[in-house]
Amino acid sequence: MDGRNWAMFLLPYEQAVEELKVKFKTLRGELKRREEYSPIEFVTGRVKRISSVLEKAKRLSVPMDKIESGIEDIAGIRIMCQFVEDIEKLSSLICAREDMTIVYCKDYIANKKDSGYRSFHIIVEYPVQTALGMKKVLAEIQIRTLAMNFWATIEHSLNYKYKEKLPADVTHRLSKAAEAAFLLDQEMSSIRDEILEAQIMFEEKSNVVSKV
Ligand code: 0O2
Repeated sequence: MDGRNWAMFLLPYEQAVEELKVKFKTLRGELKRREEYSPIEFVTGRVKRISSVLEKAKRLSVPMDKIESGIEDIAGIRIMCQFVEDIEKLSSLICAREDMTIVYCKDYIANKKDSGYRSFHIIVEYPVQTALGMKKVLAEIQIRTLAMNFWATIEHSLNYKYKEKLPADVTHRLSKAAEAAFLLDQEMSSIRDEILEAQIMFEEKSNVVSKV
C-alpha cells in the first residue's frame, strides 16, 4: 500500500477513536451529574502508527489482507480510573452499551503480565458511518487505574529507549515499582469512601465559589 492508501485505510479508525473519546467523556460528565461520582477519571485515545501496525503484523504473522481482523488495537482508547473497583463498574457499563459489540476481554489485573503490566482490555467492534457507508472496525479499550497508568507509561518509554532490551537492574526496579503501584491501589481502595466524601465536598465548595 502507498501512503495515500494507508491514510485512507486509517480513516475509519481515526473516526472511531474520535467518536469513542467523545462518548466516554460524555459518560463521565453524565455520571458525575447523576450520581456525583464517575468511575472515569480521564480518557485518551490514539490510532496506531503505520510502522507499529506493520511491526505487529510481522510479529504476529498476520498477512496484509488480514490486518483489519488480525490487529485489534489499531484504534485504541485508554480510560483511567481512580480505584481498582471502578474498573469492574466501568466494564459492566461498556458491556451493556448498544453502540458497540464486545468481542472479548483480557484481564491483565487478575493475571498480570510477567513485565508487571496490569490493565483490563476490552476488544470491541464499533460501527462507524463513513461517506461510503457503515464500516465496522475493531478497537481496544484499555481500562486502568492512575497507578497502573503511571507504571505502564514509564515502562513503555523505557522499553522504547532500550528497544525492548532492558538492563537487568532496570527490569528489577520496574518489577519493584509494579509492586508499589499494586500496593498504592490497595491502600487507596481501603480509604475509598473517605476520599470520595472529601472529593464531593471539595467539588460542592468549588461550585459555590464559582457561582459567587
Ligand atoms: P501502544 O504504543 O500502546 O500501541 P502483544 O501483547 O502486543 O504481544 P496483544 O495480545 O495484541 O499482543 O496485545 P495486548 O496484550 O492486548 O496489548 C496491547 C497493548 O497493551 C500494548 O500496545 C500496550 O498499550 C499495552 N501493553 C501490553 N503489555 C504491556 C506491557 O508489558 N507494558 C506496557 N507498558 N504496555 C503493555 P502496544 O502496541 O505495545 O503499544
